[in-house]
Order: sequence, then C-alpha cells, then structure tokens
Amino acid sequence: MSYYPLTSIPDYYGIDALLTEEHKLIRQSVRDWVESFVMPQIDQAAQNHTDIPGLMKELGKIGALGPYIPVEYGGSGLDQISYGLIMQELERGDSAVRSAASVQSSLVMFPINEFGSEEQKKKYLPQLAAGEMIGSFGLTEPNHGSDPSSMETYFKDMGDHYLLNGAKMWITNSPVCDIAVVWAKNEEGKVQGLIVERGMEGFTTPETHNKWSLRASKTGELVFNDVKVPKENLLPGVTGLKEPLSCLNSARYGISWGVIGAAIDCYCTAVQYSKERRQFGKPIGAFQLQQKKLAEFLTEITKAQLLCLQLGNLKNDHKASPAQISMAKRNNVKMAIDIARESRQILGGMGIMGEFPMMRHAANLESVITYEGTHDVHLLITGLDITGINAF
Ligand code: TGC
Ligand code: FAD
Repeated sequence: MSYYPLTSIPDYYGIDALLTEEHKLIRQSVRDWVESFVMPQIDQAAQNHTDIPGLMKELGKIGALGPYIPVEYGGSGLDQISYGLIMQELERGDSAVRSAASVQSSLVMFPINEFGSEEQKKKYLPQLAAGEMIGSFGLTEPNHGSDPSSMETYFKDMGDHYLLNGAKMWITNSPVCDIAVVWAKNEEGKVQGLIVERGMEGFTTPETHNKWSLRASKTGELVFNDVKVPKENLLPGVTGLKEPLSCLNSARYGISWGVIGAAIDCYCTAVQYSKERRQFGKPIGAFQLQQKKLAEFLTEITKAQLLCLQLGNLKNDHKASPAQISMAKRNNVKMAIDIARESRQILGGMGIMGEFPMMRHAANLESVITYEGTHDVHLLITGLDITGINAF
C-alpha cells in the first residue's frame, strides 16, 4: 500500500480535463492493480534482487503488454496516450515493472508487428500480449552501447538457415526470455532483425548479478555461438539500423511517461511525511526550505506531464519526431531522478529505508537515465536537430 492517499496524486493543471473517459478508466485500473499487486511486494523483491513472480502474466491480464498493438494480434488497439498513462502508473510502482512492460510492448511486440511477416505476427504476438511468452531485445553489445551501428554480431546465409554469432549485453529479461529480437549484421554489413528462440542450440542467456539498480528486474547477456536460425525468423521489413532505432522511439516515449510515475510516488510520499514529521515544535512542511523543495517538485512534475501529453498527441498523429522524443526522455528522467534524490532528504534518515520508495526509485533511475540512450546522447540528438551538425 502507498504511504499517501491516492487522492493526493497531483493534477495541478487540470490535465485530466484533456483526457477521455477511457484514458481515465485505464489509468485507474492500472493504478488499482499497482496498489494491490506491486506495492505489497516490490520492496522485498528489490531488496532480495529477485523479480516479481508471475509478473508478466499479470501484466498481460491487465492489458499492459502491447496496448497499442491491434486487437487481432492480441493487443488492445489503444492510443498512445493510453500507453503513456499505463507506463506512468506502472513506474509509480517500480521502474522494473514498467521496464518489463515496455520491453515486451515497444521492443519485442512493436518490431514484430511493424516489420514481421503475417506468420510471425500470428505466431508470437498473442502469446506475448498475454504474458505467456517473454521477449527480450538485443541491440547493445559489450563493445558497442551508444554506438549500435558498430555492432559486431553477425549472421551468414547457409542456404537453408542462418548461422548467428556474437553477444549482446545488458539485456532486460534475457535470463527469463522465451524469444529474443536480435539485431545483427548480414554479410553485406546491413543490420537485420532475427527472432531467436530459447532452446536453439548455441544460444545462452547468462544473468548479470550484483546490480544496485533495477533489482526487481532480470538483466543478462544473449550469447550466440553458431546458432542455427531458421530463415523464416528473419524480420522481412527491416532495411537497416533505422528499424531498431524506431523501436527505441516507442520505448523512449513510454519511459518519458513512466518516470513521471516514479516522481509522483516520491513527491506524494514527501508531502505526506512533511505534514506528519515534527521538528522544532512544527511539522517540517512548515519550514520554507522544505516547501521550496515540494513546490519545485510539483512544478517539474506538471511540466513533464504537459510535455508528455502533447508528445502523445503528436504521436497519435504520427508527427512526433525522434528528436522530440529524445527531449522528453532526457528532460523527464532527469526530473524524476532529481526528485527522487531530493525527496529522500525530506525524510531524513527514514529516507534510506525500504519502507519508503525514494532510494529504490533513485537507484532504478540511474539505469533509466542510461538505457534507451544516455542523458548525454539525447542532448547530442537535440543539438544535431538544432544545428544540423553531428557532434557524436
Ligand atoms: P544515424 O546515422 O544517425 O542513423 C542511422 C539511420 O537511422 C535513422 N535514425 C532513426 N530512425 C528512427 N528513429 C530514430 N530514433 C532514429 N535515429 C536515427 C537515421 O535517420 C538514419 O537513417 P538513414 O535512412 O539515413 O540510414 O546513426 P548513428 O550511427 O550516427 O547513431 C545515432 C544515435 C547515436 C543517435 C543512435 O544510434 C542512438 O540512439 N544511440 C543510443 C543507443 C540506444 O539508445 N540504445 C538502446 C538499447 S535498448 C535499451 O536500452 C533497452 S532498455 C529497456 C528497458 O528495460 O526499459
Ligand atoms: P557507453 O556507450 O560506453 O557510454 C559511456 C559514457 O560515454 C556515457 O556517459 C555516454 O553518454 C558517453 N558517450 C558515449 N558516446 C558519446 C559521445 N559521442 N559524446 C559524448 N559522450 C558520449 N540494451 C539493449 O539492447 N536491450 C536491453 O534490454 C537493455 N536493457 C538494459 C537494462 C539495464 C539495467 C541497463 C543498465 C542497460 C540496458 N541496455 C539494454 C543497454 C543500454 O541501452 C546501454 O547501457 C546504453 O545505451 C549505454 O551504452 P553503454 O552502457 O555501452 O555506455
């Protein structure tokens, strides 16, 4: 259970008036689910460095996997603002929960839906939407993170199958995935997408241990040692690096909304605590220094909400540019990590305890500010958009 009443979740600029009844219903149902399913167990999962049992099937049941994927393939056919609101509510629970849903939706279902064959869509999407199958997305490599175009993983055409070699690193859900959408170069050096299934000989998924961040999410490697991949597992609609980068647009958009949820969880906790905790004979919320923090948190959350709402409108109209998405991802993750760190101070010593969410969110957001393009990479994308000069 949250420490604060859910009625205190901020909507300072009346943004609700810009949402449809369907948006609000979706948000409420995910909010209720986070409250009853995620909140009671998330601290223990993170402390124990273990994922939440049955999470993907539960996410499937509430329609959080592939919300914008067409209904005929098991999705819910919802708009982009619904997707954003779902991500926001999930990340109020924990970034690991939002990560699970956004990787499955934006990085696994999205490329299969956009670039896959009809057979691939029918084979994988309904099971992924239900959470009966778990997917992962392999772009990053040990030697190439920000610079995916230099990837070394490659495959050769062996006539009746492809032979895949290489390794991916830092892959969300790799240790538990049933399939992986893997980006690799063909013999002409062109980036292509392959669906690799668990059980294919030579394919292993070692777990990455000892993370201080996203501890309720499994992370690992994808290792390919002469893996025979059937030809029908190539995504036919991929022309190069553009397609994997377009998956990132969808995931980065979801993160922009998601981190607002983490910030809201920290903000609401800090407001409640500041009214209850007394020092020098007064609630600490009566001191100007604490009020300044709270006022700035609410201002930043409100700005982030407005940024996302308009980005969602642009995305619904297929007009959101990658650079606009980069701006929202960069701004909102920084907003959330700053609020997590500062709000922890409002709780004094109690802020370091697992009973309160700040340390967990702050630690999680260290990953979120790094993955899906680092804070600095997104700044360079904006710089390129302004000047036309590539500074990478
Ligand atoms: P560059 O030459 O700029 O681009 C190659 C081609 O792609 C096009 N393009 C895009 N298309 C769609 N969406 C985008 N966001 C695009 N960005 C670029 C571009 O127009 C070009 O097309 P064409 O037709 O001219 O060929 O490529 P570059 O090699 O210079 O790199 C650009 C850069 C650095 C911006 C990009 O590679 C980048 O974004 N790097 C960051 C890497 C990254 O974000 N990795 C994420 C891995 S996945 C992950 O972290 C999952 S975490 C999941 C979780 O748990 O939630
Ligand atoms: P590097 O690229 O080595 O960057 C190191 C530093 O150098 C950064 O500060 C960066 O901003 C800076 N830098 C790099 N290039 C430049 C430049 N041109 N100018 C200025 N500064 C620069 N990847 C996947 O493919 N799938 C996943 O599911 C996935 N999940 C992840 C889960 C977690 C928990 C984490 C931490 C990462 C995950 N990633 C995943 C990988 C993530 O996308 C990369 O970590 C990220 O893109 C950065 O790459 P890197 O770690 O290799 O850092």
